[in-house]
Amino acid sequence: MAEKLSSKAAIELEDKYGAHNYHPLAVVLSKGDGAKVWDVEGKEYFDFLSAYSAVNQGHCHPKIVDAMVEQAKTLTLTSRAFYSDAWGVYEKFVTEYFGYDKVLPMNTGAEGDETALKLCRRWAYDKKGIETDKAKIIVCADNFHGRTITVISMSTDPESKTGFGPYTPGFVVIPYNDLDALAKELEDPNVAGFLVEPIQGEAGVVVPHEGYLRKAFEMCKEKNVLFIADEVQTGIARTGKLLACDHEGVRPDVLILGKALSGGVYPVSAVLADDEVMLTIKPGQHGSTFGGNPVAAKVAIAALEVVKEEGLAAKAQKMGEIFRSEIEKIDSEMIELVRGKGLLNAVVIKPKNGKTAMDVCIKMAENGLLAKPTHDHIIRFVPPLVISEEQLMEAVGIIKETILSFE
Ligand code: IF1
Repeated sequence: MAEKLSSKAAIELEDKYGAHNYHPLAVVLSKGDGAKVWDVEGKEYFDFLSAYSAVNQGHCHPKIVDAMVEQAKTLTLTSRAFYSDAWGVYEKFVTEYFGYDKVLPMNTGAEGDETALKLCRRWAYDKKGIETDKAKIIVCADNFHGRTITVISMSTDPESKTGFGPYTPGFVVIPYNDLDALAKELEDPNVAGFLVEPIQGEAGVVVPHEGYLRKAFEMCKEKNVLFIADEVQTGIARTGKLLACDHEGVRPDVLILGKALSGGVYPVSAVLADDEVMLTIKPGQHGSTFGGNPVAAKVAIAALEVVKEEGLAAKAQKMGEIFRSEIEKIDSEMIELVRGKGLLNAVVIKPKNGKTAMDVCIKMAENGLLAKPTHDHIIRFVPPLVISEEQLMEAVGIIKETILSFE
C-alpha cells in the first residue's frame, strides 16, 4: 500500500498543481463521520462548516452512502435522452415532499439559480407578456448565488465580480431587507421576478427583519412578479424548518435547492415550480448531461428521508437556541454579536490585540474545531444537524476556551 500522504505533502500538491482559486485553512482531511472529521495525521475535529451546509445530514451518512453505492453498481447515467426507472420515482417524491407540481434537476447550486433565471424570463415572455428581451429580475445587494458569469453579473461583491466582464444585463439591485426599495422597483412593468436568499449566507448570515419575506412575497404577488427563493444554503432543515421560507409561511413561486439535497455526497440541485411556470420551458430548451441521473435520484430520496426520520429541522431549531445562548454567555470583548436561525449562525468578531477572526479560526482548529471566517470579521458556525447536544456543548467549550485565550 502506498504511504499515507502527510498534511504538508498534500498541501504542496494542491499548491503546485491546482488553480489558486481558494485559500484553505491548513488542515488536510481524510475522513468524516457525523459531525466530525479527521485529518491525515488522525487529529479529530468538529466540523462547523459542513461543506457550506451541504452535509446537514452528517458526514458519510450510512443510509445515503448505501443508496449511492447500490445505485452506482446498477446504473449511473443514462442522460435524459432516455427514461430511467429511478428518475420518475424521485420526481414524484421530491415534488410531494416540497409541495410543487414539477421539478427540474441540475447538479450545482449555481446551475439551479441559472435555471430559475431562465424559467423566470421564459415565463415573463410567454405568460406575463413582457416584450422580448425586456424582462428584469430584481436581486439584492450582497447576494451570493454562485460563480457563473450570469450569477456574478448579479453580484455586488468586487472580489467575485471584478475582472470577469462583460456581464449579463437584465438585473436590478436593491438593498437587502428593504421593502421600500422593492416597492419602488416593482412599479416597473418589465419586472418578472425577485430573487432572494431568505437569510444571506455569504454576506455573513444576515437575517432580515421578521415579516420581510412575507411582505415581499405579497408585494410580488400584487404585481404578478415571481418570488424566487434561493434556499441552496438555507433549505433542508438548516434554519430550524424544512425551508427558511417556512418561518414566514411563504411558498416561493420558484424554489432553488442544492447542497444538502444530497447530504453532501453527490452534486444534486433542483428547481421546483408549478406547471404555469415550469411548462414554459420546452424540450431542447434547457438541461444537463448529469442532471436527473439515477444515482442523484436515489441519493436525494435517501437524503430527504433522513431529514424527516431524524427530525433534523426540529433539532436544528433546538440546538440553534442552545448555541446562541451559550455563545452569548461567553464574557469577551471579541464577541460583538451572535446571530442566525437554527444551526445557521455567525459570530461577529471585534479584533483584539491585532487578533482577527482568522486568528480565532486557526486557534480553534488547533483546539479541534473547524470554521472559516468571512469578510475578515465574521465566523460562521454551521455544524452538521446530526450533532448531539453533548457534542454541541463540547464544541461550545472549544469556542469559549479559544476566545478567552485571546483575552
Ligand atoms: C464557494 C459562501 C456559503 C449559495 C447560495 C447558490 C450557491 C451557493 C445561497 C451556489 C453557494 C457556497 C459556495 C462556496 C462558498 C459558499 C458560501 F461563503 F459563499 F457564502 F455556502 F456560505 N446559492 N455557496 O450559498 O452553489 O454552485 O457552489 O453548488 O466556494 O464558492 P454551488
